[in-house]
Amino acid sequence: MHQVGPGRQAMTRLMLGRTLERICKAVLLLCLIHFLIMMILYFDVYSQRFDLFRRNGSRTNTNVSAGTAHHYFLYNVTRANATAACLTTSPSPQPEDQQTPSPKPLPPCPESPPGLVGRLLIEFSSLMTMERVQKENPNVTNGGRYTPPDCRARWKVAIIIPFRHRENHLKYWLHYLHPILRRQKIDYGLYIINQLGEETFNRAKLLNVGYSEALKDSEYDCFIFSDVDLIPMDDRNIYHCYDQPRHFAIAMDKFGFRLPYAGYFGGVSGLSKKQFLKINGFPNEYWGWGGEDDDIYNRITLNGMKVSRPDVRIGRYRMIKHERDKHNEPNPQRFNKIQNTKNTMRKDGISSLSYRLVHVRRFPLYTNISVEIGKPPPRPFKG
Ligand code: UD2
Ligand code: MN
Repeated sequence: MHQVGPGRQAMTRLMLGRTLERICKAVLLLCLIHFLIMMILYFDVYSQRFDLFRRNGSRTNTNVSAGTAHHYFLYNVTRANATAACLTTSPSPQPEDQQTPSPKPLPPCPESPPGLVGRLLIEFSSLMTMERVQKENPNVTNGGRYTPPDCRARWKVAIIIPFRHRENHLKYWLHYLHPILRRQKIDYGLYIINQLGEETFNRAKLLNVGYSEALKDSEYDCFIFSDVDLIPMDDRNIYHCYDQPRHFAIAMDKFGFRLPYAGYFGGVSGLSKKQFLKINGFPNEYWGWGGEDDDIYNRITLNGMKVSRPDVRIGRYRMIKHERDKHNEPNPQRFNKIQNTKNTMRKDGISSLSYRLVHVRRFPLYTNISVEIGKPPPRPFKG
């Protein structure tokens, strides 16, 4: 054994210290490089994930508009409109509305448009304002016109609503129907035919007025006549014309979702221009409530046509609950009159229509046509 001097010991410690210091520096450098690589990788992955979320988001929306979101619409209260909201905010349908006209002719609209959602939950308890409904429907053009931007509709449809003092019902109608009609790819214009004055109401005559006035606007070849208080509960009940006159409102809540009788034609119906002219339009002489719908049904069958109807599961409707209006009392002559359609229909109809047009006003979501249609003839004196 031999002894090591103190000078040598100090030297060895110094060298050891330097080596350790170098190792530490290298480790630190490695850590720094590692940290930098981690940061680069982290930001890269994060941006990819963010992109992925965005893509997933748009895919979900497309699905909604592709009609795979039934439950969503069934179980959410305001959802007929959410439908509209979803559809209008989803990236796919919105830009198509703004597309510049393409040089290629548009394809025909599909028989069953892919954006339909089926059953809808309809309720009338939420507060409805015209401002809200207008905001929901930016694609409807002045006077209540809409044309599908991406396909050619087979029919040009005038929707006609007989009207007096039902402003609140009209807001719900606009709120629910415009988005439905848009999903159905209907090329349409909406006409509210307002009876001025306080004489007895005459629904069928107002419908005749609607037919004539709408034709002054455009070459409509299909006419849908709807009460202002009726909302379809299924958007597969498509608002255009068919080979035979159509009765849409076949299963209403107020009748326990059943047809009240086989010849019932009230609520919502649709006739092509040809079918309408074949029956000489509707009767002008039914003043007050009831009977005019049965007369129209008689006209259809007497002229060799049949009524076509949707499936009972699809033709469901909700009617906004209401009292009988003033000046629309049940017409006591209705039972006699409907026995006589065969004799009256050629004289009384679109061929004999007369009224005074007072004004036509275009609103963002509909055209209001206000008319004076006269009053019932004096009742024959019973001596
Ligand atoms: C039923 C029929 C309706 C018609 C009527 C008899 C249903 C759902 N509908 O309706 O198609 O055959 O009987 O005439 O069964 N209106 C006004 N202001 C008035 C009165 C009537 O705007 O003061 C309009 C409005 O569009 C209304 C429609 O006329 O929805 C029918 O009148 P109603 O709702 O009072 O009659 P209702 O529900 O018994
Ligand atoms: Mn009603």
